[in-house]
Amino acid sequence: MISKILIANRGEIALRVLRACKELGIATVAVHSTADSDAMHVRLADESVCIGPPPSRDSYLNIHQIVAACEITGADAVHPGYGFLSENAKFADILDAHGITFIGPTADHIRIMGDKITAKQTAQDLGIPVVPGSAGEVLNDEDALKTARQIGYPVLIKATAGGGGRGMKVAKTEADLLEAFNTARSEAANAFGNDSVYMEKYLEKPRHIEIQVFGDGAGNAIHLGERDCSLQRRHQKIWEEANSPALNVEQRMKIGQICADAMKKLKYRGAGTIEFLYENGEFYFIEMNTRLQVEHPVTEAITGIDLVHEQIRVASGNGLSVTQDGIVFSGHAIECRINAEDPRTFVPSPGTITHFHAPGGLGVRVDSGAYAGYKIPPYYDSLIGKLIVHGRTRVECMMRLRRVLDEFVIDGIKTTLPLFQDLVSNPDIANGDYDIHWLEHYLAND
Ligand code: MV4
Repeated sequence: MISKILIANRGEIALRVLRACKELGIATVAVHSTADSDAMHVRLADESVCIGPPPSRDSYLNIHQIVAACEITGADAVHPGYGFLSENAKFADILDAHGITFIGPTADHIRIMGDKITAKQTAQDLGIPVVPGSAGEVLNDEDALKTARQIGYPVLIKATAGGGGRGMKVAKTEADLLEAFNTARSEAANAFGNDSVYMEKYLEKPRHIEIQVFGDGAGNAIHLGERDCSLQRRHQKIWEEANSPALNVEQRMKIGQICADAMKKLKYRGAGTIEFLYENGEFYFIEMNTRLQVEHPVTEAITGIDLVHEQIRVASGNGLSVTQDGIVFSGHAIECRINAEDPRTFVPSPGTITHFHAPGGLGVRVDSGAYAGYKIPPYYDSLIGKLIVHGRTRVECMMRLRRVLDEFVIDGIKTTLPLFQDLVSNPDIANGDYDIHWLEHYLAND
């Protein structure tokens, strides 16, 4: 049994986890930096502990401070949220050694998926379709040339320790290859302290579609359908939706079943996301995230399942509350990420929110720790809230979103709200006709 959860995060996700704990009757501990004393999650938690100065590495990433906060408060479990320590295998190991439950997968599963070559090999062995590419690391120029000829151009060089788009280089033809290969290697060495790279066929116009999975750690696992996260800029997602406008029910259930079966074989525990590129009707695995994701509420909206409740249940050893047959996909949901940023340049815009009015009504959810008078600190991610809208159909969801965006007021800082007002009226978006490059082209041509 878990009786007290320390939430090792901040912002909207700390609040999200706190709400789930309250609903389950579990006591909560907030941790915060000196910059976050006024944060909503600190106010609403049963207890709070200041764990250090503003820089993340001294506070939200400071493992020793977080373990000490658990010991001081008697927290018997930690929810890491997303980002920060959520995919840090060492953190999971240290909590384990202290007899504190990490609400997430095993440290071994985090490690496997953190190394992108091992992750891809594991996915392939588990029967998941992967992008054609090198068998593991590409070691030298000769190996690179030979592998690229086998795959066929264009090819993409990726860092083994990368992920989320960092450290990738495209080679359109053999003339570009060695420069791309060696640049990728030296950038990987600089960024990750590891120059290992691998190679894949470069898919030119894919969508980014990810499958939500959940395991109980004992060989039972389910999928909760997909999210289409193609609308992104510089690897930051902006708008996510479920279902994907590109899939029909047969495709959804087929790829979902492949993922659930793979998670059963792996004895995966907790929430996970299997990321695919989707092009010409085919899925190609790229990475797996071993955490709850920012965009999880769109899945909650169409399934009615509280994913944080399930995480806590599984971590408590109680197993999942639903079986695959019990999951009913209903309607359509869209999430808009509200960032404290200029809506065109995406330059961060920290400062004080002077007026804040969240929209409401049927099918509307706002996850945010922001309020009138709240001062957004400049030290962290600029996500200040998420707007999630649900409707019976995609058309209804879009109509509702247009109404809801008109109602939302955040004054005193710049936010990405005006961008969504443009997108919700755009014909390509209305038609669901977009790929991973759409948003960057749209922003460039305007
Ligand atoms: C790719 C790709 C095209 N072909 N792999 C970027 C993030 C990282 N998770 C993988 N990424 C990509 N891998 C092959 N073989 C294009 C991307 C990519 C991308 C993927 C998902 C969402 C947005 C993206 C934006 C640019 C590139």
